[in-house]
Amino acid sequence: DARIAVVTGASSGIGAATARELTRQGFHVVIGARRTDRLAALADEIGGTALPLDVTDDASVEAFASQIPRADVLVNNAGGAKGLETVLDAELEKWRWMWETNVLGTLRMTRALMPALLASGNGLIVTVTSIAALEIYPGGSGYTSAKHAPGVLHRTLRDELLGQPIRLTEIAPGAVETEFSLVRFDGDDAKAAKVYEGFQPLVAEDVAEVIGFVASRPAHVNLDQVLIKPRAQAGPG
Ligand code: NJP
Repeated sequence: DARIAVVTGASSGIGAATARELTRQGFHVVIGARRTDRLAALADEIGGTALPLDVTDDASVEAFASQIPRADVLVNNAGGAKGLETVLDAELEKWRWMWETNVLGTLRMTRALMPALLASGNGLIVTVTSIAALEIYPGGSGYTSAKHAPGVLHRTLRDELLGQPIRLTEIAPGAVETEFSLVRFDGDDAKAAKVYEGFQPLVAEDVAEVIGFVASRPAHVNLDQVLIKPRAQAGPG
């Protein structure tokens, strides 16, 4: 039987590149996101399975998980940022979006897929957090807090599951040129382009290859955390 990998947020960027990379490694890849037209095209390309998924919606996550009895890898990748306002100016709606998607989305998916990962006998959970999980910056409180939290969830779970056949890896990317900044600034190209001024960002494949490396380690090896950033981007400090 083919090994099964599940990738959330696979309709663009890092998720789509990861689905391609894991397919190259011989996994059958199940991809989920809200934009099902894009998912269907990618599933055709890689010979995978596309399932609609909204990680902010309990029923959607349950319906998704109910179709996956066994999974060897779960990549919690769905996520993103909204806005760049100071704490005093922050809009609650943007915080809600970020916390529902990054924090509760990761919690929902991890719990819903746990029986399938345990059924594998050698399950791996990769959660894509961010360099923002390791730093703070003015205007970033909504996003940095919404990425610190899945990191905390992840590290806690690793200790709670000691003795179970599950490995957990946190991938913390720096700036990657995807649709991330367009989503953050609600489609404003000029603001999105500014994010990458002064250095060459990563491309989605750079991160996907690292996830592929993690997924190809032997069962006794746990890569706890990988920070991957553009050479010329400052560190988390
Ligand atoms: O961004 P993008 P990335 N339910 O916008 C999906 C982190 N990161 O690839 O639902 C299900 O191209 C969305 O799909 P759709 C970042 O925080 C990035 O860069 O169809 N899926 C799309 O496939 C995130 O965790 C950078 O709209 C949902 C995907 O998420 C991960 O990398 C830096 C969803 C987002 O793809 C991938 O982001 C960093 C929902 N409710 C961390 N909402 C960076 N790019 O610079 C969204 O440190 N998605």
